[in-house]
Amino acid sequence: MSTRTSESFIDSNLDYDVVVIGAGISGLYQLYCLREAGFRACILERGTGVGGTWYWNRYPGARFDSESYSYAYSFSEELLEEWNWSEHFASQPEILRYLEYVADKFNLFKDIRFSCEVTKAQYMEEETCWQVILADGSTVSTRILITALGILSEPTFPNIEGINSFSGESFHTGLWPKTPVTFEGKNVAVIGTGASGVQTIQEIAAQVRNLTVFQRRPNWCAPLNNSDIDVDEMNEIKANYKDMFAICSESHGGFIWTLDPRGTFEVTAAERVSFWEDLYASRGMSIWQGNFRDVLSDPMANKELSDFMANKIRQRIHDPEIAELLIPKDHGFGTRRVPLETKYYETYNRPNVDLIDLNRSPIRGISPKGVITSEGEYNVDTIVYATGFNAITGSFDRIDIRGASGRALKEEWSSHLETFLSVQVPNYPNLLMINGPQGLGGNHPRNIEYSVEWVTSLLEHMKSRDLRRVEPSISAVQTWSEHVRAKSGSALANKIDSWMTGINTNVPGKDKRVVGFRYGGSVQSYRLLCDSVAKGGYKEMIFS
Ligand code: NA7
Repeated sequence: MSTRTSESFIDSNLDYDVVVIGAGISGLYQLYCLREAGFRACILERGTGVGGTWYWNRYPGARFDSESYSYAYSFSEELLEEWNWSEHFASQPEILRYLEYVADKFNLFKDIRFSCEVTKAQYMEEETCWQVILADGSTVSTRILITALGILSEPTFPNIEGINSFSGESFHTGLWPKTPVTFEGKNVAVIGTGASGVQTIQEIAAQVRNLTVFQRRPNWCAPLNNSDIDVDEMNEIKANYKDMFAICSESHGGFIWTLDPRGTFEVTAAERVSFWEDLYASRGMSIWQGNFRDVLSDPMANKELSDFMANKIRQRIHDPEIAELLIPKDHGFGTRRVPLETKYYETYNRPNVDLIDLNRSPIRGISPKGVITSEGEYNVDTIVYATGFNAITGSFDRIDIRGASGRALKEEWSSHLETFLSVQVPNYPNLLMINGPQGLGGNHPRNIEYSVEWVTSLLEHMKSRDLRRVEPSISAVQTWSEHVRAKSGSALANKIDSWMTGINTNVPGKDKRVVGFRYGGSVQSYRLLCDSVAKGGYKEMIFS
């Protein structure tokens, strides 16, 4: 690489103007936008195909928990017109086919380098660029580095003694092999009952000889109520796309469900129950995202709804003791991610399914034969780890990212997690993040499209003015971070341990809740802030 200082944003001595890490939903759209804006760009992707989350999470039962058409791209009318979803909540193979179709349609494959793991990224002050180092030792230079890593892409295994001694097959849901896994006639253990565990447990229970589920904390699950989409319905969905995306941009979390303006106790008990019965019979996240306005913030309202949901579980499970084990007692409905299910609870009525309560009998270790708890050894052929991810910061920690001061980002964030708009970090010039820490939760594809477009506009602003370096001002970072922390107050979810509050008991240093790990404000308030920064000429950012 040249050591000269270039005069303009575009420098042919650099390999690229922009390098994007990750070929998931964010990375693909980012590459598309960069190319449309005339940048020389590429994606570095560690997998052998596109899809990100939907490439890695190919476990049985993996599917969207949001309506397929609301959780896909919206940027191309042609694409919206062409693609037909077969189910209201598409399964992983269909989602992967869709993302491959998108990459093919927009000719993105030619600028994606697969099997390309980024191990290090070093900012070079003199050249005002990033040097990206790959696992094979080769390097790539770029003016701008964009991370499109995904918020749940660093799977974590439990810290259990003997985990490597198991002689059977074992799989993590987030690292599922491409080759088919057979469950027929096998004794299988599943550890973990989050969204992934719930999806896979209900799917494989009918295939296995015996299924033993090891549950530490139950989650509140709600019915998915999935169904096929026929041609007429798909045409109707297509005709309605504009209105549906308008609803997404007006709802708090970007979903098609908006909160009911009524308070839980502003209606009679009979009206309340009737409303909840309707939501229980509705699709997807309606009972979570489309409920009374106060159920996720007022403890009394939340308790009332939790009692309703607990009774639903009791009604669906034959054995009252098992039912009680599946009812969360340490958090209210909707305060952790609600897994969506299809006959998940009925799975525990099957004679070939056992539920082990790890609070009563904790796991002591993994042996060559299976799982050992304080009450005995469970011999199995296969162990499925549905034990989650080192969320959001975990995928950054995997890469040794060094900014202007030479300090590792991982070290920086271990004591001080602050960003500007979740897009930039001070002292890490020209590093831009899609879905970084302090970012929005909710409907990710909707958030991703917005952020990608915002980042692309910022880069166009720089290119047109020949600005080579950007980083946020310290005061802008402080103002944003204070705003994020202030917004963390009202939601009950922020008072509960989960990956959404930065907890992962399997990762050293991730045992305390991080206030403002994610942005708790609405989609609209986030966009208003970002829009005002752009309209104001990015005064919060320092350019040179
Ligand atoms: P989650 O939601 O983080 O769930 C992980 C599950 O694994 C959860 O039930 C954990 O119990 C359990 N777990 C983790 N470590 C252990 C150990 N050491 N022993 C026993 N059980 C353990 O991950 P998912 O993959 O299901 O879902 C992630 C997101 O993907 C989800 O929110 C959706 O947005 C899509 P715990 O609750 O910590 O007691």
